[in-house]
Amino acid sequence: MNPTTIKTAYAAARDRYAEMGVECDDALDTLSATPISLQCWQGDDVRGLETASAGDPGGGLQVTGSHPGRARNAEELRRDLAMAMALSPGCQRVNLHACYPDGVGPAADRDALEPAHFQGWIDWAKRLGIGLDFNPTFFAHSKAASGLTLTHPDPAVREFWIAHGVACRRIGQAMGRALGTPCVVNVWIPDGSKDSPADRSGPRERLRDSLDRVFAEAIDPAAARDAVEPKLFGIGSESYVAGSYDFYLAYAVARHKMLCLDMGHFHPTEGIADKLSAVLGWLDEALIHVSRGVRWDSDHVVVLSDELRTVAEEIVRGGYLPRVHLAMDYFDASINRVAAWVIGARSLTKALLMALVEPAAELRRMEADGDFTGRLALMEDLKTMPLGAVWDEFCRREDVPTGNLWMSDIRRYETDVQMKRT
Ligand code: RNT
Ligand code: ZN
Repeated sequence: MNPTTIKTAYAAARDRYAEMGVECDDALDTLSATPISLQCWQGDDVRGLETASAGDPGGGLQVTGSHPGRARNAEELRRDLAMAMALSPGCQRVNLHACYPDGVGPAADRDALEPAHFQGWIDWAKRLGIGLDFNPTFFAHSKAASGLTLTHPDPAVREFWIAHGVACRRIGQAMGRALGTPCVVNVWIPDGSKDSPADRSGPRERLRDSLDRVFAEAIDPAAARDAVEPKLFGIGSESYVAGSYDFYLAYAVARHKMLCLDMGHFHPTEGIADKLSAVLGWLDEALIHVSRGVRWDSDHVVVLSDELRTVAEEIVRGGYLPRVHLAMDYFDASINRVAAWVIGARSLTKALLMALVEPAAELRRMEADGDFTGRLALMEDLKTMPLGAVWDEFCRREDVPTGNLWMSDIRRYETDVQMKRT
């Protein structure tokens, strides 16, 4: 797209927003400084880089599709991630799972992982000037074959997974120190029961104790922050999940942890937007797993849905941008995997932009005056404001392709790079 056309359209759009008291340039500056963490596991269908990496991640995670071009090793995964970041405006980080070691020294089992096992990622992130986030991997392992980890009735298995959690926090802290930006270390476990359990309290008591031991060591908040991720149900844990929302909300408040709200982890009509102002009255920070469930927690590629817009609105309206960490969490193997990252990242960025150019002061004034007619009318009229022109200008300023032009880069990359992988 012609840069002059973009600038002219933007100037007109900026005037329209200014008439409502909204400064588009300020919105673009804020957007440019808002990090989005890209999930490494979208690039290889959650297979990981361990020598024994199987294909089926287990833990109830289901990846469907067989689009060619999956990244087969750390180099390919990094190249794909770099491509996705080059096509997405704004500021990205990369979110790693512990099953993606790439470093120096002999391989180690999950309970003995060290920062050195991730040196390849740390060096790469330093070169790119990006931050890393980290997740212990409580699935895709022989000791998680039963689907139980931190709640396992066998103390030896539980010890193994506690040691994994401890190791991962140290790794996260090392990443944060090396890169100068705090690494969010997020704990999600699959533990639950397919059918109605006779004992619901035992696993939860074990989980509480296991977590207390995982978190026993103090970490430097400037280097790493702990998060815990609840879930309603999973494949194979339909009747009971030990780490439910109630469990982790109480745990996070009691232990001062960050709560992770995954958009796919609630009843299908239950959104997370309304939860932000509720939990952030009690917690310092929240992690959002930006995802899209279709009928269930299917982890579809994120699109600019009303649900996503509502979450972005709540983050901006509440002034929560500095207290919310945004991380993508989906995996789709039915389309080009790099495009999947770009579509999700661009959609979330657009949702944030829409929220940032909202005439918040005017809406609040009407609300305070009891003018609910005016509030609803304005909210509807905002939907046809020239947001596209502001978005194009953002892409131009960030030096990424505007409109759908990024897809030509994807098609070229697919032919030249991804299709050559067999
Ligand atoms: C699973 C959780 C979890 C995973 C990733 C791979 O339901 O959402 O966040 O998707 O850790
Ligand atoms: Zn998640």
